[in-house]
Amino acid sequence: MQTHNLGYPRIGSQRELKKACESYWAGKISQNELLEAARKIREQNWQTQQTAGIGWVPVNDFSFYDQVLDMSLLLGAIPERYQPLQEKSNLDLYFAMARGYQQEGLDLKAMEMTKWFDTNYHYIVPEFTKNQTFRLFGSKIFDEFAEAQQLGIQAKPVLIGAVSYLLLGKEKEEGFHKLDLIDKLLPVYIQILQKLQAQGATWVQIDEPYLAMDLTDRERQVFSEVYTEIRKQVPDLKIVLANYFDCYGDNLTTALQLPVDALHLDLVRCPSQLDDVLAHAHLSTQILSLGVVDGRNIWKNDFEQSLQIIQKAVAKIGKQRVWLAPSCSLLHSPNDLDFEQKLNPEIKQWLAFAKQKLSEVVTLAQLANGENSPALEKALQENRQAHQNRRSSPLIHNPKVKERLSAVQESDFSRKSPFAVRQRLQKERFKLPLFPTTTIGSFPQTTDVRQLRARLKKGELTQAQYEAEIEKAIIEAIRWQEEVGIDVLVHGEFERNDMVEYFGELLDGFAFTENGWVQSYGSRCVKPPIIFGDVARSQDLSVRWSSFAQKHTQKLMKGMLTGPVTILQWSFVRNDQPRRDTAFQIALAIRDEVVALEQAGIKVIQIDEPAIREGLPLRRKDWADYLEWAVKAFRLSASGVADQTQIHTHMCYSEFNDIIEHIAAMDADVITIETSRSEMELLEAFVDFKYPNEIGPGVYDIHSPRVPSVAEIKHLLHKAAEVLPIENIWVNPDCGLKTRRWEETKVALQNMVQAARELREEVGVEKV
Ligand code: 39S
Ligand code: ZN
Repeated sequence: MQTHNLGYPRIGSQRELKKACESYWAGKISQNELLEAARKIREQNWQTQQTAGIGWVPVNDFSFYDQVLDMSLLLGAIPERYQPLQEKSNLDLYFAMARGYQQEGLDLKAMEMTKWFDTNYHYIVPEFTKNQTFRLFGSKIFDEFAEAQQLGIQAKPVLIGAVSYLLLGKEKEEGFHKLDLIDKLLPVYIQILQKLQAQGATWVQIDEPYLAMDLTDRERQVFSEVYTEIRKQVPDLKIVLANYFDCYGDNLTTALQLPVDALHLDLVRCPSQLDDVLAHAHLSTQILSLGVVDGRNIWKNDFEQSLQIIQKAVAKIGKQRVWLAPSCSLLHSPNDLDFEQKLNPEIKQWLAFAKQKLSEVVTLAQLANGENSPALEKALQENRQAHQNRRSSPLIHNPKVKERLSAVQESDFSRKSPFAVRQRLQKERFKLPLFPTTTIGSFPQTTDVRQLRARLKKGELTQAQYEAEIEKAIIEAIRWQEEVGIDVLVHGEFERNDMVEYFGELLDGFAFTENGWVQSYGSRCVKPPIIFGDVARSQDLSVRWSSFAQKHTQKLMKGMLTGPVTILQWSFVRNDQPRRDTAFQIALAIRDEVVALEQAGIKVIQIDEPAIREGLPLRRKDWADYLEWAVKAFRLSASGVADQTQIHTHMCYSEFNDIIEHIAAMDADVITIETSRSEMELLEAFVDFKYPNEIGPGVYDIHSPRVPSVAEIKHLLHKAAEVLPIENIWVNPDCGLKTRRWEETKVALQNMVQAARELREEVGVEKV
């Protein structure tokens, strides 16, 4: 039985790639130094996998920024606007596409970024035009394959398949469908595969994650045609087709009939598909790659359970036709559990990070091959014990939490009065002007602020010294907001490392890591906390900082919390109870914090839910169930307060058209959303639906350092005022400002406040 891996984390075990890229962008190191840092990471990753005993090791899973952008470069799909950068190195062109380019009199916008399926990873969206052409342009995949060969690695180049690549992209003009481009794209793919074969590749891995999505008949047809043509043109190169994150479902027949040599199954997300596949296995001679080790979560594999699955497949099709693998690329796992020195050892024994997952795959293959050794016997025994321990550990189960959850009543999911009543009470209480201004919550997380936390950790600062510095930063931010004239202030979140990790560190039932970094986009990483047990709030989460801030201003200070769905979505979650139950436990903890903030005199409280959209299941048939509990979880967290207390929520990636009624059902008094990049187009959903509550459509894009002018902001506000009742409109940036610098933040917010003032004058009334 063979083993292989689908992809390995590429940021380096100590985030070497992040540091090297950021140094290169800052002009502190040369391109050669960056290339060398990258080469070292690849070499180390390959050796780690080879040493672990993985059969086919992925190559070209490395990326300087994003694997979809790598494909765009490889295929020569470079948008017109980057033409002036022709003379630059490919790497500089690539970074310009990823991050924009503002130098030498040029102002080139970055390509759009969006979520990779239902993960917290972001990819760069390919841009297509009607006359789009493709050509073999980049050489990364060939260079890295050669590099791996030289090191004696049994290398398997990885690339995103032609159909998924097109479906991941976006038409930038009218008059064509992206799939129409397949005829122009396919010849380049064939060229790439032929070239890899000529270089000596035996196996390639082609990722077609869209096979886990709802497809039309036409799309399925294109899949068949593409792989038939590839087989015809490249007959001898062996292809493992990879799909992950959900079932093949109604695409299974198509997949089984594709002329590829191996088909990968995500048996973690979709264990039930094995039976379906085996029932049809006589139709094909494909090897089945069983993705039994969870690539998306950090729990140790249950060997006994996996062996049962593997043996079922072997009994039906024989060992020769079975491969073992993680369920998906390990990109979504932290690097190496061995670096965690502070984790509770009892919890640590339940976990496996990327490096440990490799060993799991290999051990499972050995066990399934019937190999016998004291070491294997011991591994099996240890695995069994860890699972027994986890099932019965008192760390996990908190009877009080379970009791409270089962006592939740229907009325706990609703505010006392309907929105219309609340709105009147709140308007009377707050006396805000029309077009009230606010920000989304975070202010620049400068190196200085991060250094404070780093020094606290190293013991160079005491807790008291640290807190005094944070207080200073908060007071400065308050004074500045007052001067500029913002109406509803925020404290700036300087005390938070991350909007999810921060809460994870304070809630019961969560563990956090020292080095469990996972790439989020480009060089930016997150350290998702681990939810291992029943969640409870046994200490203050934010009251200390919010009430400190409120004491230092006469203006309204907004309390800032992360919502239950987002905390769930951006953490590693329990796999021993339904996500819904965990979401409700978090919701109750947040509810207590919301009530505590109210009691401490905070009158406006924002509960962020940026991840509610990305939590949507990949298949539409599963949406209703998810939305039902996700909306309820939010409502449970928000409904403990009086009518006069104003609840805000914030969402990014606001593609709301298809779920707008559920967004409305969250019943937040105010929602702030991302709309600036699409010139308020995203508001359409809110207008068509007649969204009843107040809305702050983001009036400028915070993802770029560009400062918007007063005129630009007014233009967007006019657009919003055309379609929304003016007494419902708030004025705010489209997301938190933590990744920005103070220089641009200050000017941008001054312009924003000025725009709101001018609009008030135009309307001619100061108060509603
Ligand atoms: N998911 C989560 N969890 N959180 C989010 O905010 C988002 N937003 C979207 C969607 N998904 C999310 C993605 N956007 C960063 C920014 C935006 C993101 C995602 C991540 C980001 O800036 N990450 C930071 C980074 O990659 C890490 C943030 C962090 O945890 O640099 N910082 C720690 C802190 O502030 C410090 C980490 C650190 O590197 O305490 N410290 C240095 C060290 O230990 C020392 C400080 C220094 O010199 O900078 O070496
Ligand atoms: Zn946002």
